[in-house]
Amino acid sequence: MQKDTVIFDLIDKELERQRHGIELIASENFTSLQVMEAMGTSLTNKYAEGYPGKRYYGGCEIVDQIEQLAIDRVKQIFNCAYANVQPHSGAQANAALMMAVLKAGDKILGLDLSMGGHLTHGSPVNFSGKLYKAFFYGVKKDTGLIDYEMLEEKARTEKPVLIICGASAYSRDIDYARIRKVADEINAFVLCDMAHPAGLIAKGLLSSPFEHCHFVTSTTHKTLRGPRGGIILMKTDFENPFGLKDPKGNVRMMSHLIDMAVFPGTQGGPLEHVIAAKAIAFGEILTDEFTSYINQVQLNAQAMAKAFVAKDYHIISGGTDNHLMLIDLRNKNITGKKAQETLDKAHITLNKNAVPFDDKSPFVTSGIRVGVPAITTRGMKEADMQTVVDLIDRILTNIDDEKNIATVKEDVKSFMNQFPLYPELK
Ligand code: DSN
Repeated sequence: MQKDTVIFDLIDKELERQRHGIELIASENFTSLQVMEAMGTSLTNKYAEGYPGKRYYGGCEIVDQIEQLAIDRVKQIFNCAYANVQPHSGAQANAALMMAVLKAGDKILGLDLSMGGHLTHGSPVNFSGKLYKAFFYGVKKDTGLIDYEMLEEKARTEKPVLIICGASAYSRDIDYARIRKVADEINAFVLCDMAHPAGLIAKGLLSSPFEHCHFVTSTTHKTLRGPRGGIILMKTDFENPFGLKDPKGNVRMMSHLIDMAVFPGTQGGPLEHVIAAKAIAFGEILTDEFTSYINQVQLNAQAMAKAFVAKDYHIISGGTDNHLMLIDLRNKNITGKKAQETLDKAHITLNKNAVPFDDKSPFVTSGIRVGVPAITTRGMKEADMQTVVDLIDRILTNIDDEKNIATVKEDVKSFMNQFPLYPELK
């Protein structure tokens, strides 16, 4: 077969784009080379429907070992009893978990997307809002912090089967114990989708959801710095509350229902090449090197928030505990859309984001979300955060000045030359 130079040229261009730019999308990161290498291997050829030791296909003796290592390592990271490493993404992990716990039409309660939540936590355009009856809590207008009173009130009034916590654009820690308390009152389950801060939770830099939430889902490609994918975890397995028994009359455990909901419930063959990459990333997370990395993520986020505040940018909740911040640009008279598009021209990449109580549409928005996991992987430290904020500010204070944008773009490029990305790839 002839080499597909069209596609490979485009792949080279994408690598160059990543090398030259300042990557501030809070959900992105740069994996190690070995994580990327694992995804381009012969494992992509293998069908392995089922689970290690219980597959529907022959020839699974090698992938069984790989998948079992991924399971064992992620269980070790989070000190938990159960892990499913097959979800193709965070959305798939949430879909499977909900399928295991809910019936169509059951009530769920999640953080409103427009307040920092996620599509899969009940948005009407997503399966979670179409299959289940979704209710929402928000954040407080004055503080930008989760409105726990509203959560409790909605929980008591609506009595959802599942309360979902976790967020995509929330910079503070979460009070999981308080959420569990009201869940126990109404006999609800609690799911924490820790996709964003998972890396910080792994190393104890934020409260752990595992003590208080029945289920925890995550992606593996954000602060965990692994391949694109999802996982489902439980601190402790427990008897399923639906009375389901196996043919011998034994009660099936919750882990069984979740496994069944992933495959065959919502997915077919697992992506064993990605699972191998997950196993490698989990091995990396268990090292001290990752501990230093994720500590630096938190320090960088705090340094960046301080630098923004000093330039009169309005950070929702006033700062950050984790790896990201949400900035309301209304005092600067710029929309999120305009900021994103203009910064993009200077190779500074981030996303427009609704701010709580936004008066603009999700396509325009009043804010931007800024995250530091990727630039921290590039090797940046606290002092570099000031440089990044200065570059952003130079664009946002001269938003229509094309000459200025071109100058900043050159400065971004020479700044990023100090932080090589994948030098082995040439
Ligand atoms: N998790 C979202 C993000 O935070 O970018 C994408 O679904």
